Amino acid sequence: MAPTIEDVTGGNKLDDLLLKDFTSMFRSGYVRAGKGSGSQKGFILPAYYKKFAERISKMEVREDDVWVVSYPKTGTTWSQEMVWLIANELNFDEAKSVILPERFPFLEHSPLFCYDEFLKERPDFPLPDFVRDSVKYVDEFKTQRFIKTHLPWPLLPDQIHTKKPKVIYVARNPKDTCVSYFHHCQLMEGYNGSFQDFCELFLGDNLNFSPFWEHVKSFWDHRDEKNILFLTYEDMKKDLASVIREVVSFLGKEALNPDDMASLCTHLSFESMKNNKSTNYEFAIEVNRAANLIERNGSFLRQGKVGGWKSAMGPELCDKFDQWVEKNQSETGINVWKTI
Ligand code: PPS
Repeated sequence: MAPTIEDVTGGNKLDDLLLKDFTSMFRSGYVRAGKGSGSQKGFILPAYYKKFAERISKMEVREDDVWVVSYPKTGTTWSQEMVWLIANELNFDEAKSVILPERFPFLEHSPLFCYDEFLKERPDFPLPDFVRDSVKYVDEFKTQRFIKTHLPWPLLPDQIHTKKPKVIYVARNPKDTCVSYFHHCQLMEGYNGSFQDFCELFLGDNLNFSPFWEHVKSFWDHRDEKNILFLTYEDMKKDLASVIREVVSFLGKEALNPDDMASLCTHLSFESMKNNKSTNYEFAIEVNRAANLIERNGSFLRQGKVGGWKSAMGPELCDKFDQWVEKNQSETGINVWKTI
């Protein structure tokens, strides 16, 4: 079923803020997309998603696909690298020589960034295929597919529900997620506003892939199904080896011996992934810089901490978040972040 899509036209504070501070040559505007009824307003996505929505809904899903799904900035890249290595017999050589988005593509990379205008000016610009048309890239993938997406459950391809491939969802506490998302949007997506306004947009469910709680809940409600595994960033930080064991078992792989476990944990450490060109998205920062989408310096792997929000949020903002978290945790029953 194709989603219902409505343009974000402005006329209220948050929509106006989004359109003012977060549009560029690469993003002309936003939509709300959903398949629900009743109170659901739909999820925010770039307007360019309209061009891909039907193809995504109707795309072929394969039973042996492995999907890593998340709200942005919740540990997706970390989980992808872990999943890919476990599924590929710890092939560290290939993991280091083929960049992650090439072997584990991001389904809606193209819907997020419209390069049409830019390519008119720079037709020879070497945009990789997984950026040029990410849906086609995924569709035509020759070997077993590992697919990253930030789409919420209702917007996943229809066949997810019949083919039931393995789906790993990763969630992170909303305060760290919001701070990480702010830096990401400045660095990679051309956000021009303040941190304060970004938090307003996050709390007001008015950023790409928001509402945050509806996103998490859409997978939380399915967490007991056989083909779904629900992970948290905080558990990965607390005891990565335990999470690795969980993923090994979920993917039906042999248990890792202690040496392999140690090598994998080292490879997946923050420092190692930050220094690894295959996982640190330096190439994407370079592409965006060359395309004049960003002017700032920074790293994709920024802090990698639980509780890093404490140095970014003052007491008033923190109170606002706490009230929002408390209300939504009790309404959704998502109880994974008792203290953050
Ligand atoms: S994205 O763009 O949505 O796919 O981003 P995502 O990968 O979900 O999230 C990026 C944040 O995850 C942190 N990260 C890690 N933390 C700990 N260890 C490892 N190995 C690791 N790899 C990525 C990354 O630093 C981002 O968080 P912040 O808080 O911004 O540092």
